[in-house]
Amino acid sequence: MSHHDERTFVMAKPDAVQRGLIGEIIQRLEERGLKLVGAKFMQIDEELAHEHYGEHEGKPFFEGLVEFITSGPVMAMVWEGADATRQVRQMMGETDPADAQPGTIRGDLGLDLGHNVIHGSDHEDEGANEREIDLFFDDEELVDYERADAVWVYEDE
Ligand code: IDP
Repeated sequence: MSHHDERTFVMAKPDAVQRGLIGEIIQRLEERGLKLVGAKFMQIDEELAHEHYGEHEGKPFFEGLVEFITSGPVMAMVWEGADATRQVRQMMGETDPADAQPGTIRGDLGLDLGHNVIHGSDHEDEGANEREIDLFFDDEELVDYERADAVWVYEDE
């Protein structure tokens, strides 16, 4: 894989779906030049919620988090591009939308820590992107293709 091919897991959370923000989130990532390589509109069950958020098990907010993430459909996605995991995290902003800078997805679209619109793999957690992609997607659900504008997004493409 070239260095433009890092993949990261992104999810429009139930609040984003209910508020009609799927398109807004996809648009921001698309316009940045990131490439959508997988997408699944789905309902997360208890088991998947516990696996996905396993690191938070035992914390006071864990049960509420599981309840929220299973409360309605989500849009699970895989996005690809140079430094994709860290770049998406920067676009998301701080975990608490109250601390997220304007211009970020959470800073523009959210107000509450428990309803913070979007999930993206943690770039500081080595391999989190691949683990989360594997948890939500089978290999054959991810698509290999070139975006027509890649030569304009990347100088060395
Ligand atoms: P992240 O989503 O920015 O990676 P994490 O620390 O991994 O942040 O937390 C996962 C999710 O758990 C957050 O996105 C948020 O929805 C929820 N969460 C984290 N901390 C709290 C809290 O203190 N109270 C309520 N919900 C929280």
